[in-house]
Amino acid sequence: MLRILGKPSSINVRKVLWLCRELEIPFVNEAWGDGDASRRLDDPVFASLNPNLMVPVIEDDGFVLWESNSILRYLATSRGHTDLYPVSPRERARIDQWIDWQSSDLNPAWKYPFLSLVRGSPGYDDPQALATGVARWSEFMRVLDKQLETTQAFVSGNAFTLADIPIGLSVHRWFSVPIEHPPLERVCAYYERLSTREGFRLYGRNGTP
Ligand SMILES: N[C@@H](CCC(=O)N[C@@H](CS)C(=O)NCC(=O)O)C(=O)O
Repeated sequence: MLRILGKPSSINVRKVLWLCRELEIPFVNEAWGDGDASRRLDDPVFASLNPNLMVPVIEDDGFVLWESNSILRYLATSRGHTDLYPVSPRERARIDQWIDWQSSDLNPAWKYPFLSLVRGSPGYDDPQALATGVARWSEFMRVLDKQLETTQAFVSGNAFTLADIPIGLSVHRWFSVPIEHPPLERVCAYYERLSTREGFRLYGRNGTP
């Protein structure tokens, strides 16, 4: 049975949980990092699996892997789901482009607003830095809106793919944070389109920002 190690409140763990629902992969989820003293990320057992002390980690029949997006690619590929992650170099590259954009550009853009307004983290209380972060985040969401205007459906084209998992969770986070949301019609429609999927309702749009 596939083991998914990581608290289910983590956006990166939720990527993996959602994909498993899409692919109907049976799994057990061990909530490492959820505050329980017996599942601390600096526990030597966990540290031996991921030296970065971060979740998610999977263990699939003895094979251990960390980095959420690598896990998504591995699970889709190892289970033969070329519908979600096609083998054609150009289709695959387009999906990878949006997955990588999410982790390298979009994700860092929301860091300050999220830690400030949702987590209330110490040191994230500078109004100017907050305003800059919110503006940057909105700029990236406009980029996404433009792409969705082109596809009229999902992020990499007219079918749901692996890229919609990190992007969909990011859209949910955007709507969950108490900031001014510029009216992005296609992003709103995309959010509703994803909400018809059980995996997104269970692990994405489930009340957790
Ligand atoms: N690049 C990593 C980032 C993982 C990450 O940042 N995980 C967070 C939770 S979302 C974490 O484990 N933080 C440490 C903690 O919660 O103590 C990935 O995509 O898997």
